[in-house]
Amino acid sequence: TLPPKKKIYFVLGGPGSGKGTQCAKLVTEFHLCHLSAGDLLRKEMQSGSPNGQMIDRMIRNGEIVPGHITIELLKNAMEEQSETRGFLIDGFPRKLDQAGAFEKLVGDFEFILFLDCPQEEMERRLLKRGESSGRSDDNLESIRKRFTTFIETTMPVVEYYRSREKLVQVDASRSVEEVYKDIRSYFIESKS
Ligand code: UP5
Ligand code: MG
Repeated sequence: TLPPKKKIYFVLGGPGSGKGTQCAKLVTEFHLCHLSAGDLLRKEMQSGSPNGQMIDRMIRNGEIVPGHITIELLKNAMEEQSETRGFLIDGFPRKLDQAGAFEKLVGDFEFILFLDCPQEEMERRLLKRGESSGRSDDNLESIRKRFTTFIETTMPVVEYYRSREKLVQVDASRSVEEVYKDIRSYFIESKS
């Protein structure tokens, strides 16, 4: 069972909007535990899991892996971190039903941080990273599929939580430091 009363924050944004980069900065300042759903899926794929081939194919195609798989990985990772004061969950939930299933499992959360960034900027960043990342989805074909999935399937999650006033939005097109300056203010507010 999950330890109670740890704060949970979600971080959403398109591919290359800077979720991982900003989470790393939040970890340093606020001592939260950063869990990237994409990283957990990539690790699961490399571990030789029976789901590995399916995860590999879906990531290359920019498709969303069935929620029960991702939720199980997140749940296990959270249970391993009994000491942390809270969790930053990066890149999840990507689909409305996943949001509901996860909320049922862990209860309430603080807010969703939404990194808003124009597609051209995200594409520039990802193509640059693709020169050295080795990520199977950092090529133009996969990147475009990831954008489509983001707009069609993940933006409804963003809009749903905006309507419930659980969304905090920042302009993520600026420099890493400028974006972080805005983000940290929300976490300072949330500490008290
Ligand atoms: N960079 C970052 N910030 C910058 C800034 N302000 N100015 C200039 N450059 C900036 O950053 C991307 C690149 O941009 C880096 O080179 C960085 O230096 C630079 P990063 O912080 O890595 O951005 P991030 O938003 O984390 O990009 P990422 O590629 O990780 O986003 P995705 O959402 O595409 O990837 P994720 O790993 O979350 O998911 C991958 C796939 O896994 C999904 O497509 C899906 O197939 C699957 N998945 C699921 O099925 N379910 C899930 O719940 C999660 C993932
Ligand atoms: Mg990332």
